[in-house]
Amino acid sequence: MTVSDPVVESIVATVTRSATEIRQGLVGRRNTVDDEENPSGETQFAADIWADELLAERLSTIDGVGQYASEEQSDVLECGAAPGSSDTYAVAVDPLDGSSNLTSNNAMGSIFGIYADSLPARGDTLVAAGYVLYGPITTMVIATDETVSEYELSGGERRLIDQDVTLPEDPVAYGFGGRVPNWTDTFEAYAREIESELKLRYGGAMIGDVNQVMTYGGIFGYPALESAPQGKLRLQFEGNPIGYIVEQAGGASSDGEQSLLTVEPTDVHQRTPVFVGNDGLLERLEASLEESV
Ligand code: AFP
Repeated sequence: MTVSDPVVESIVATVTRSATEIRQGLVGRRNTVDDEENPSGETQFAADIWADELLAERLSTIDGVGQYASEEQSDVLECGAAPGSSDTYAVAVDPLDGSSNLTSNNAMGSIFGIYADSLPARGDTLVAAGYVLYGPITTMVIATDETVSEYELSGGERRLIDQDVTLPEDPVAYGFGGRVPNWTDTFEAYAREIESELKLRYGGAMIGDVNQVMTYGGIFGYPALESAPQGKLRLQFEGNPIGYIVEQAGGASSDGEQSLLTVEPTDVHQRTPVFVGNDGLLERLEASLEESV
């Protein structure tokens, strides 16, 4: 099933083709790169840099892509007409989400958002977003304004397995990042409620954990921490794309107060608390955090 917008389809097809190579290219690139950090000050693996170079080269040369930005690069790459003009988009990418899982050989992902505005952009200017999950099988989930669909990837091609992905109504799984001693008291109280109701599924790579929520229903979050009031995850590369996907699948997103898609951006690498999942669980979260104000 192709995406109706030809530029978006070209981006999706390029990510599909590249995902097969990224997965194969992880072998031999599990080492950290000495003295290299990403713009968020995090250690980079050789695979981070390689996946980013692969995607930057291919996505920035697509007609209709005006900007490319990545978690691994400080600056936005200007590569065409200004996004927002007709059929010109900005693509924001987390080339290898959860790359620290390379060390333990656990699931990782690639995330991309396609914005109809110049970066940094609000999440509600997204026209499409997707993620690739490097699990036992390589799968991809794509959301557009029309639908959310899931594919199996192999040999550079994608095979449709579900053309109307919706969040299950009855939540089953939860996963919260950070460490309990670093959680705020109000979030900890909420987390204690959730852990008495749902099953813990937390693997250290957002995409693996979000895919559990997309499959079984529940909530994934990386909250504001005492030591990091804006949390860990990046709005442009993680929060907005995943928030858009989950909202398009019938769920909800939040930074603790509002939909992630309405958060005003100030910087390409700004961090934000991130919560996605069933709307009832997020309504309870926002109510709990509001009590603390
Ligand atoms: P890495 O890319 O450094 O592995 O971080 C992954 C991530 O950005 C996101 O994918 C996870 O949800 C979160 O960080 C895990 O963070 P913790 O290691 O603090 O649990």
